[in-house]
Amino acid sequence: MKKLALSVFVGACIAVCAEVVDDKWPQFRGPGGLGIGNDKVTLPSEFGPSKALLWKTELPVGHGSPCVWGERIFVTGFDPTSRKLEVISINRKDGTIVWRRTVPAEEIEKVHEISSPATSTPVTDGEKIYVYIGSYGILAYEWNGNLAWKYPMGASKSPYGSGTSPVLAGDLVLVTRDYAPDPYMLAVRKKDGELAWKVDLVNSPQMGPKTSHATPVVWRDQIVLNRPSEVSAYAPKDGKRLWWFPTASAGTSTPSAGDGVLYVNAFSIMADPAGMVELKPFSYALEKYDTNKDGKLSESEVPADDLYFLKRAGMPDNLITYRGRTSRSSFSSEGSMQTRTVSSMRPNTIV
Ligand SMILES: [Ca+2]
Repeated sequence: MKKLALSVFVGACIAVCAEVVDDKWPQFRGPGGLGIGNDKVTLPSEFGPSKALLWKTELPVGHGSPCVWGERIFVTGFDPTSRKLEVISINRKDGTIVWRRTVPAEEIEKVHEISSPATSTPVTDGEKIYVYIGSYGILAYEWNGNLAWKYPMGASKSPYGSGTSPVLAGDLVLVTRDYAPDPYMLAVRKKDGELAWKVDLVNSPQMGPKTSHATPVVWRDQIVLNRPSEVSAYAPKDGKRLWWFPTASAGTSTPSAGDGVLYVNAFSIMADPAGMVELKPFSYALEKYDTNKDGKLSESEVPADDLYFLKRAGMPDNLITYRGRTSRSSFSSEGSMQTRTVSSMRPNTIV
């Protein structure tokens, strides 16, 4: 079923993206890692195995997102039977596989039963495709599938398996291995895979696994990490820690940014209940804002600066919302904590 689910998703992506041929979704959460889609693309409100499907291609299981550049798609995959990890390039027009390469992993990392050894999303600059595999390390491929270079790191020992994806910062590829007892981040050069720098990350004082699965975000020439017990920023040139802010969270989600403010989703079972934000179901938003009563919310129906969307699997409404005017924690580029009302996420924004 997982295999089918991924195949259908890729086909749906084609249906969505085909309108803008040159559109790019080059890394985890898209351009800049911000999770903001191209609002010139008309998204289908319904799609599935028999609806809005342009093609379907069978792929090995993978939890990573597709990386899209022009007429190419890149994904990672894992076959649990053969234990083979692959990087696969797909033709965006018709779904044919252009090339597939086996990752030379000698050991498959241990992962949680709901996870996969292929959780990482490739990143590309349009010249090479850079892939991080928790069971191996970093690999770079030329557009034609030739291996450009590799940076073996050994299999990750993260207690639940890897969750992070590589990101680019200038001429560097960044990867974190943020788990106890020796969390670290490293940068290798895009052109040849040579190590540029490697820095130890501060060990978390928290109880528990002390593990982050978040992907770094490069924001205002700073590398921002949502880490176990802190949000912190680092200099791309040498990995020096620039600022940090303590949190009571495990640091599992990737930060986002907009309007000069960085947003970090965090949780803590030890948090002050008085600071909890009430989450209302999607049906609440529909009742209040669905003026044409079509059961959907269009951009024009959503009030500016007044509505937030949060997708949470397993919740009754799946998509739940809460209203604005609620103070939220966010951070400036210098790390000082601000309290302000966050901007709305528009319906055509991928959150
Ligand atoms: Ca409506």
